[in-house]
Amino acid sequence: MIVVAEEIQQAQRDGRGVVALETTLVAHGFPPGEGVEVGLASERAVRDGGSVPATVGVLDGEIRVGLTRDELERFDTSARKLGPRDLAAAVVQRALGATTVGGTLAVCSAVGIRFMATGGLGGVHRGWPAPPDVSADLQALAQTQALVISSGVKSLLDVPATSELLETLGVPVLGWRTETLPLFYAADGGPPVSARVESAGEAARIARAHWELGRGGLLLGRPPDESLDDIEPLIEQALAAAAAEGVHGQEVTPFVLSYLHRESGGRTLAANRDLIAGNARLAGEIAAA
Ligand code: PSU
Ligand code: MN
Repeated sequence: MIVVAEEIQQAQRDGRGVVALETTLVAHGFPPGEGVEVGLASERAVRDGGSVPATVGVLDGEIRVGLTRDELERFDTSARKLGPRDLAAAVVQRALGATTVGGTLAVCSAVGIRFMATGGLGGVHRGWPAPPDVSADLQALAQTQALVISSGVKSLLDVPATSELLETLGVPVLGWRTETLPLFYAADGGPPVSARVESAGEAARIARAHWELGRGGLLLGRPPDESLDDIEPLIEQALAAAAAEGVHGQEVTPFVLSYLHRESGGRTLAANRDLIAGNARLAGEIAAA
C-alpha cells in the first residue's frame, strides 16, 4: 500500500537524513499552481541541508513517499485533505489525497522517517469549546517518533491553547535560537518553549534522547527570517469572514490562508513561502546530523 521511491530507500539503507514533506500546503495552502513551486523549493532546501526529501501523498490507490515533479503537479485543489484517519479510505477509493502534517506523520511512522518540515503545525482553532476543532496534527505528533520543524503553530489558531495541549500530550516544544514559540508569520510574542536549542546537532541529540526514552514526537519552532508583525487584525477579519460564510472544519485553514494572501497584497504569501523553505533547509541539516 505504501510505495517508497528508490532514492529514499537507498538513503535509508545508507543512514542518510530523510525529511518528509506534506502535500496539503501544495494543494490547499497557496493559490492554484503556486503550491507546486513551494513544494519543489522545499525539496531543494532539504537537499541544500544535506538530506533527501520525501514528499508524501496518495495517488492511484497508493501512499507514495517521494514524488516526481509531474506527480506533484497533480496535487491541485481537487485533492482531498488527508489527516491520519483519511488515508485508508483514500487508498481504497483511489482518491487524489494531499496529506496534512498529521497524515504525513502517520506515513512517517509506518516507513521509519524521523523528520518532517512544514510551514505551521495545526492546533486548537480559536473559539474553543464551541465548536471544538483541534487539528489531528497534535495527536499524530504525540504518537509518532519524528521531529517536526515549523514556524510554530499557525497564528490563525489559538496558539496559547495549542501550546498547553502540546504540554499535556508530552510533546517537547523546542525553540530554534529563541525562547518563545514563533507565531508563524511573526517571530516574537508566542508562549515559552520547553527548551531552547542552538545548533542542528543539539536538536538531533535531543530528538534521539527523547526516542531512546520511548517517547513520541517533538516540535522545533524556527522563527521566520522576516517577521510580519501587523497581521493579527487581518487574521481576525479573515476568521470573521469564514464564520459569516459558514466555512468550517477542514476548510477553515485554506480559507483563512487564501484570504490573508489576498488581503495582505501577497505579503503573507511571500512570508509563508519563504518560511517553509527555511524550515525545510533546517530539517535537512538536522536529519543529516
Ligand atoms: N503550513 C502551511 N500551510 C498549510 C499547512 C501548514 O504553511 O496549509 C497545513 C498542514 O497540512 C497542516 C494543516 O497539517 O495546515 C492543518 O490544518 P487543520 O488545522 O485543518 O488540521
Ligand atoms: Mn479541524
